[in-house]
Amino acid sequence: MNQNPEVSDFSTIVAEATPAGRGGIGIIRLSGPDVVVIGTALVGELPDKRVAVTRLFKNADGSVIDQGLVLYFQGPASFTGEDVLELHGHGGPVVMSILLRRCIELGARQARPGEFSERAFLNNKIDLVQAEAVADLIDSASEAAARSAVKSLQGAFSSKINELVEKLTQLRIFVEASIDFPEEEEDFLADQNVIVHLQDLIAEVASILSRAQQGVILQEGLHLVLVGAANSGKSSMMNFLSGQETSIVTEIAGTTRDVIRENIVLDGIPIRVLDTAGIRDSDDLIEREGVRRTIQSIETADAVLWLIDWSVETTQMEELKVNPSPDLIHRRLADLKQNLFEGINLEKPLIPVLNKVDLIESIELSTETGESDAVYFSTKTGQGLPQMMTILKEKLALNLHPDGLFSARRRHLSALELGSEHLQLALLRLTEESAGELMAEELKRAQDALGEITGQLRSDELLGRIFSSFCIGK
Ligand SMILES: Nc1nc2c(ncn2[C@@H]2O[C@H](COP(=O)(O)OP(=O)(O)OP(=O)(O)O)[C@@H](O)[C@H]2O)c(=O)[nH]1
Ligand SMILES: [Mg+2]
Repeated sequence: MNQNPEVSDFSTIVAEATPAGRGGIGIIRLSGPDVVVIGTALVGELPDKRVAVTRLFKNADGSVIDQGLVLYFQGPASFTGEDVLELHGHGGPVVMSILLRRCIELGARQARPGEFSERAFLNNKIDLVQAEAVADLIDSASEAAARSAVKSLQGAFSSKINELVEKLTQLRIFVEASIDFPEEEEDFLADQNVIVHLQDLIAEVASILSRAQQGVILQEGLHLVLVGAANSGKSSMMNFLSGQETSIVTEIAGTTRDVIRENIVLDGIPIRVLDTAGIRDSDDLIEREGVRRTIQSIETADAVLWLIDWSVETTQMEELKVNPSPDLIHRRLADLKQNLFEGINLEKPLIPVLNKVDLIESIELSTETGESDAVYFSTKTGQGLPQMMTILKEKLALNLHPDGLFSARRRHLSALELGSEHLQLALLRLTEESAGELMAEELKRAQDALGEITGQLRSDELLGRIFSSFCIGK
């Protein structure tokens, strides 16, 4: 099953399960075949399983290290599926380290990061998605992220994938059986049902993918970058959104040079906002580097807010002030965009923010620009925030309804995308080429890709990558 000697080493492991530092309680957790022997040497006869009992934790010479609760879980009814022992002592770093050392003296080995979860996975207590959800739950930066991680932990995401793989398996069985009997192959190739099934599967993958994408955003935060010409109000927007003086704001064009980052939560969406240097040609070496970094941050962003000083635009172009038509705004923006972003790859959701409208007098700026994705805004008054959020959610197809959510990772997205590609190829082989065997091959590849998500199909390298990012004791 597992060729990696490190992974297949099922000796007894030990780690501190509570965070390092001082606390009321500190927990040492042991898992593996020698738990009973080690535990007995440490605390005397073990209590009945799942019954918490106070015991003295003793050194080899009988001296007392600490006293606390002992909790024994007999495998397989434990988190890891092995015998597990928890020692709840007093949470001081010295006490904990003496206790840990004593366990190691008695034959346990210090656990690697994520090794408890890894054993739970290898013993089929949880699948990969659930193991990752454990880590995501612990790392959650917002309530919504925590809620979605719990959903994944409880199997919301895994069951979707399992259903999908099950349907795919059924289809494969049918396809493989048909191509084994040439006289049936022709019927099968013309069978509309197969096509419909395949189309359903493709649609289902797309729907799971879109939910998983949102799960990733919840977990990692949406990367939103503020860009625009110098002095357009990017830093003011940053400060408005973060509710504090994060960036320096002055009326001097070219104030911001570095990329400034801040984590915020808006409408329940965790967002990582980046304020950047205004885009313009400059002889100043520092500013040029700033602009280079701006362009770089556009590349890694999920969405771009493009700030425009609309008070300047309306001064220069009188028609933009009085009842401007959506078409006029659209044309003006197209010109500005071409000038500002020349040579910059902008294949991202981009929202034009027509800023500083509080300065524009004697006009009837309705709240709507009419131009579908541009929004009137003022960082001074906050006008336009609801519209901006609506457009942002629309553009990213964000629908962060807590019931529909589960946490996910970029790894899952790639696997779903790959699965979808192979399903589409399968459909193509069938409909365009009537090539049954080639179609079957694509279906197998799709299943392999999807199987990687929950770990049905796994490689040691993949496991190593996932679990090594966990912290010790998890
Ligand atoms: N009246 C008004 N002034 C604004 C608004 N937003 C920004 N300003 C002013 O515009 C000037 C420039 O704002 P910044 O936020 O520094 O602009 P920036 O885009 O970060 O500029 P650089 O960092 O130089 O590229 C400051 O004097 C701000 O007070 C707004 O909505 N209304
Ligand atoms: Mg700035």
